[in-house]
Amino acid sequence: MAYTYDTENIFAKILRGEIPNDTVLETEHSLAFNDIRPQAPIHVLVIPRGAYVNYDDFASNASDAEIVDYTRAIAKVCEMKGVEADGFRMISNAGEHGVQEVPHLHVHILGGRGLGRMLE
Ligand code: DGP
Repeated sequence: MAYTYDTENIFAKILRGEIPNDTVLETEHSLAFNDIRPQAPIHVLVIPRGAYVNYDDFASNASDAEIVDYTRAIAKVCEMKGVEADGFRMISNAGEHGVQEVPHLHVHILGGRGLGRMLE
């Protein structure tokens, strides 16, 4: 599927340095920062620096180097936050049904408390 990227979305502004963020990790192709409305004691957003709307756009169109960097950045954040031992949740909302508020790919990493069952 072809995607149109809105260069004025809030994460594009964060990437351009127009809006401040509470950075957790910076890599060549990725940025991780704390969510402004945390839903758990640990709530980090990991985004690629490239202009991708969602995971499908990223997986279809990003370079191998970007994909490797992003995948490892997510793992690195989990390691830095120490969520691996007790567990955590990764979520990436897409589109209207997924209730995606910001149209730039982001993975939420949530942890630091029991998160409850999502799916029955
Ligand atoms: P969603 O697109 O529904 O997966 O969620 C977007 C998330 O982005 C939501 O948890 C709140 C967060 N968010 C929105 N605006 C900002 C912002 O300006 N800074 C930060 N750090 N997070 C934001």
